[in-house]
Amino acid sequence: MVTTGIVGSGLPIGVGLATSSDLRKDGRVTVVCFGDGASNIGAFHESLNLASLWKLPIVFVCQNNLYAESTAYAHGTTAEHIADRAAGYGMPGVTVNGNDPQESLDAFTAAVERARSGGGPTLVEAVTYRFMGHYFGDPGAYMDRGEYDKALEADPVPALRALLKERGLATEEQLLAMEGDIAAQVEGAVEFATESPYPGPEELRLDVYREEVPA
Ligand SMILES: Cc1ncc(C[n+]2csc(CCOP(=O)(O)OP(=O)(O)O)c2C)c(N)n1
Ligand SMILES: [Mg+2]
Repeated sequence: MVTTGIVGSGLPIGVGLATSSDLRKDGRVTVVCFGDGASNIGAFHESLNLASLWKLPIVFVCQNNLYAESTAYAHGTTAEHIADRAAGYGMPGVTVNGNDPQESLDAFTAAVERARSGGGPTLVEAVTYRFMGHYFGDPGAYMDRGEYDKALEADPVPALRALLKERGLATEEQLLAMEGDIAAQVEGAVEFATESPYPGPEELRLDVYREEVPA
């Protein structure tokens, strides 16, 4: 629904959305994604606690790409697995190979079903690797080259592409058409954003309170 530049800020927003679903009984499940670095932010811990206490329909998905800006995982995080932290909040925590679509799908399906049936939240940690620098032009001098090259060999995108073709689920032409379609959608969205006027002050408090308050 939303994102902000504040690391970890999506979690409490997700808890708010899940609370809304819980109150309205609309059958929706909120999925909130964040990084390994975000799991060291206070909002992560507050969100997991409240979501578990209220048995909210939410799935916490941590993409553990082993780097937070220029800090390697082991230099910033005490837990061996981020999923281990779920135990402290009385919810299941599962670590999956985030580069494996089937393993990831199985974990997400179980977590969504649990949330939808009133069982409460799950923390899913999908382990992967960061192939790009933190910003464009980041030379990534803090990353071990050997580790990087090895991780690149396990790049899930070409692997999934090969798997889809091998199983006869998609042809190269279909995949190329899909890529072209996605690129066009992204370009269209960028164009729409750059050509749109800036929002006015009247939008400042939109969707903040139940009753709109004029700015
Ligand atoms: C509260 C806050 N602190 C610091 C930053 C600066 N910052 C931007 S991205 C980032 C690292 C985030 O790491 P991670 O959660 O692992 O996400 P990834 O970049 O790997 O997707 C930091 C520290 C920020 N945006 N917000
Ligand atoms: Mg990270």
